[in-house]
Amino acid sequence: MKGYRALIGALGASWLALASPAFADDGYSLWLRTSAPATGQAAVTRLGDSATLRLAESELRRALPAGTPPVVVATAAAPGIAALGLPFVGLGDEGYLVRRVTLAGRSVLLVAGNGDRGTLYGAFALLRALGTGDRAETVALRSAPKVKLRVLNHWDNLDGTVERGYAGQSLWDWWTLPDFDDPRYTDYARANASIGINGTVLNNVNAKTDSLTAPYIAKAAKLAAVFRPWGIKVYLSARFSAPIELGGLKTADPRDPAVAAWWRAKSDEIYRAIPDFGGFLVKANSEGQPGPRDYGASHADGANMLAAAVAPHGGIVMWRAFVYAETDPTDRAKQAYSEFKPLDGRFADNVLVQVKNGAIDFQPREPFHPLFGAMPKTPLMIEFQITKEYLGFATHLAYLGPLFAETLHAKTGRRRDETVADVVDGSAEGHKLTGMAGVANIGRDRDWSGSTFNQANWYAFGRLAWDPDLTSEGIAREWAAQTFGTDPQVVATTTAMMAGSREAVVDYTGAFGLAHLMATGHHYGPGPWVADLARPEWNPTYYHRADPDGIGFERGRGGSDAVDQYAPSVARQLARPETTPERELLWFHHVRWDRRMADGKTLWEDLVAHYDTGVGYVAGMQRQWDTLRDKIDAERWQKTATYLAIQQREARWWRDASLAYWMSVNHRPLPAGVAAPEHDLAWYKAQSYPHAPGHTS
Ligand code: BDP
Repeated sequence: MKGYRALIGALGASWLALASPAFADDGYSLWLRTSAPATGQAAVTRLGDSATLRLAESELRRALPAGTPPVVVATAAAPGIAALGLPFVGLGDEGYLVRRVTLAGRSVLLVAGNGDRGTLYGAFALLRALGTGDRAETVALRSAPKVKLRVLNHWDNLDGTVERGYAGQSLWDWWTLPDFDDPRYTDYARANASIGINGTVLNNVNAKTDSLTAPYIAKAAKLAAVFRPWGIKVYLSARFSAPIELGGLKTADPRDPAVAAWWRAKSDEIYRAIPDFGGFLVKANSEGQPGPRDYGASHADGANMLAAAVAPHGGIVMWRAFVYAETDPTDRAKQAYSEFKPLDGRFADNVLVQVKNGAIDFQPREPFHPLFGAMPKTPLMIEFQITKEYLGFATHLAYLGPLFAETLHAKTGRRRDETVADVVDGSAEGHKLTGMAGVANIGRDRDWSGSTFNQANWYAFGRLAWDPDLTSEGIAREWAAQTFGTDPQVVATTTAMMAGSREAVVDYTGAFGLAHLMATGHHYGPGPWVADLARPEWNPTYYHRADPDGIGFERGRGGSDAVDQYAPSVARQLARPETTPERELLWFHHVRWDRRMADGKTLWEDLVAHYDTGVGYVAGMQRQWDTLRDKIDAERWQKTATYLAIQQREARWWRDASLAYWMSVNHRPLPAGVAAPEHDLAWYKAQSYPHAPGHTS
């Protein structure tokens, strides 16, 4: 025994932590780790019965700390609840309240919604409140989602790969479905329900028609059955040419009655298997996908035809506005607006147009998409990318809360103080059908998202979809406390790391609104020099337009005039470099390298400084994380530390490769005291990663 103690002593506390299973943590429990060992003691009574109410009850039983006052789980209609006169009005089907009330002479903590889904959300909200430091004796909550459809988009392929997925294979094992019910499907639904996500699109927007065949409908039906009690509906991405490929028709023209009939029959078939099927997501006439434009019909014609097929069943269509064409020589950033804005008012009631947060493609920073506010008669669903295709895959720590919030809280300039969030949550125009979509970062890795901190992006998406007005800082604090515990040092340090982490990616990949500078195909690492791809707008050189005199894409009135797609007040501001916010300067303007910036330095000097700031931020995160070594379980601590080291190396790579390239264009020296790139440009150009994860085929 003595020898054993000595051995432990010699190996140190971190070894002990690793060796002790109670302490090891592979991240599987996500933010749902409130269940301390001494649980299962709280008294929970359920009034009424449904699968969802039973889940609310069991979640509370499993995680409420001992000593919590007696809890009652109910819906507003349950006996005794209506008489309490509580403010259920305005909570809708999914809202909840948590209140201390006296029921049958007993003081209890009531968790209740108008419907059982509301009650389930209330149960999770109570656990969240307690997990972030609230006291059960005083907790009082009341909330309803501001956005109706809070949906994950899985870009999962039927062969198990995930397009732009960096957390392993797809969760859906299509091969063993519908027979095998992987317990992970339930855990997935539970995690989503805990943050209010109520829909999931199972398959890639670059869809295969197989998803619409009977065997795959049966597989999807199995998942739908698992998800249903958790309040989650399934949706499918639909390939527009399915009537030809599956139905043997000669055309997929949406105006052809036979095509419409085929989709109606297909929808009926799906609804027979999945009575609460959510509907279709469609990527049409975009990056080679088929669509109504192939037949000279409009996006509205296509969307409305599908909408008519699902309408009798209460389904909806999410029609993506992510369109651009190599045959269109105009600025890519303008094309979606040009195509969709004239269609405002022409979409059926059960269609949402799904618009990416920015006008290009999920870059580390993009100004908000000009369609927000510009289509008042059409519900616009915002689409964010949770998976970090352009922000360092799973290895880089980049908290996306600030990116999501920056877009949502941007002012459209259409009406006084109107924000993108007001457009998305329907309050701007009184739309009832509203939605937010997030491209999932979930895979079969034990920690679901490829890294602990990536889980925060899934979490932040769900929380902002529930309430787009939440702050990213508040969400980070909630997440950190639930993920790592409420130790103030841990919460303060992790949230401080997260706070500037996305800005750091902006800085080390290219500041001031530079975008689309990544390498080809897999999008891993820098490739600002790439100029040889088939479509002009696939090339980084198309976006940065660097030449010996200056850099940036001129979208002002002397250029592509993309600025005039914004409301007049915003357009006026963006039209001139002098009034354009510096962080978006090169997105909107081509300016001279020696342009004077607000801080008195030249653009070139400032750009270089931003690269160094970004790299320095990562080094800072490494130091901050080091201070938590004894406060975080060894497994999650070590993986994060290792990933930060990878990020440090790769941030440096982005910086060095980019500087080497810019210098080859502008022939300017680096400012005094700035480190030269480690290698020459040829070395950076020669790097190749054909097997990077998430590649498209
Ligand atoms: C791009 C991705 C591509 C997607 C596309 C989309 O690189 O894999 O198919 O977005 O959103 O960013 O359709």
